[in-house]
Amino acid sequence: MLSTNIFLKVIDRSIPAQIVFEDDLVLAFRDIHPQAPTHILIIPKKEIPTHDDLTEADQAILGRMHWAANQIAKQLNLTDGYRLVINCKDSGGQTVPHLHMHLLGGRNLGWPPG
Ligand code: DGP
Repeated sequence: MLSTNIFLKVIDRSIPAQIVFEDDLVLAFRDIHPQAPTHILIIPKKEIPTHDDLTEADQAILGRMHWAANQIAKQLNLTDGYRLVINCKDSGGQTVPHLHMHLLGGRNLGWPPG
């Protein structure tokens, strides 16, 4: 179930996070409950609750999130590959109501996901 938007506190630095990438549109940091040896969350600085809430005007943000993932994967040497996941709303498994992309790597990931 969706909880409070803790990621706004990561953006404004009122709670600590291990930040690995930042630019004017996005921020990326290590997940507090890693599901793989490398588990990064890539979030927009703009407040967008879910993937369902994206508008046409947000396409540059989405593109930047993917570009950040590409750059972080290189930075963290995920040369064997990685997975990008966006959980959307309750049935998608989303718990934090701020759009975020998971970047998972460092082990062989199973399919299909649970
Ligand atoms: P999701 O289930 O897709 O909404 O993923 C939310 C992720 O956010 C989950 O893997 C745990 C992570 N998370 C929750 N709270 C915090 C926090 O305060 N700091 C960090 N770094 N990660 C958090």
